[in-house]
Amino acid sequence: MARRAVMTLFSGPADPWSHRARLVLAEKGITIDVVSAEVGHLPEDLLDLNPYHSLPTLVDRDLVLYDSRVIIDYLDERFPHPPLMPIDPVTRAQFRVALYRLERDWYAMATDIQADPQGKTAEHARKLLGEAISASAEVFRAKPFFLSEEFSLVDASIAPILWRLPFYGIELPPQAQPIVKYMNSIFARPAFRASLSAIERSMRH
Ligand SMILES: N[C@@H](CCC(=O)N[C@@H](CS)C(=O)NCC(=O)O)C(=O)O
Repeated sequence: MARRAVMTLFSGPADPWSHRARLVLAEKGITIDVVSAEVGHLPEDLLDLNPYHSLPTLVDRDLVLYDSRVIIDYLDERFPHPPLMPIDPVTRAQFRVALYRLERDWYAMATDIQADPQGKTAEHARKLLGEAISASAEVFRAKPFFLSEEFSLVDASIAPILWRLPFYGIELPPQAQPIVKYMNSIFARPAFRASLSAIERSMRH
């Protein structure tokens, strides 16, 4: 790959995995080159460097990172302020389990919906995702952020999915009120606004 002077994030403008990487950058106030790309049309040199041909991909000089989780962990370590993971080992482990579950469940369902919105798989995923989010409503009642007084990598991972709910055709039931309150406060953050691509801005009015 041609040497790039600054760090570059290759990002899918509608992709929730890419969105969480952009949101972490914005929360930390890091300005890097964000290059919108599309799976199937990735820059030729990137295809050689990322064997999975996936987005997001982060290039920092000779370092090439893929998988959004690897990317956000790296960003949190490389730019420690503000820290986006708790310090205490038990809480850290709980947050890692939360990230794991979000990836396996919410992100997997979101990926199924976006892959073929009209298909049978999407229909099923839409129902499951709506139920899974509603079932977690009480978790959002106690604290301003996910089990925390501070914004974390877990919030950076939850927000891209919640932002897409109208776009996915998912409506939350009245008992999900704590989530609606949580969403409104996260979406009002300047960093959240800054993280949005043009396509994402059009997903909600
Ligand atoms: N686990 C990956 C999943 C990312 C993902 O599925 N990205 C989509 C972008 S819409 C993609 O690159 N799909 C093509 C592929 O994985 O071959 C991550 O966290 O980065």
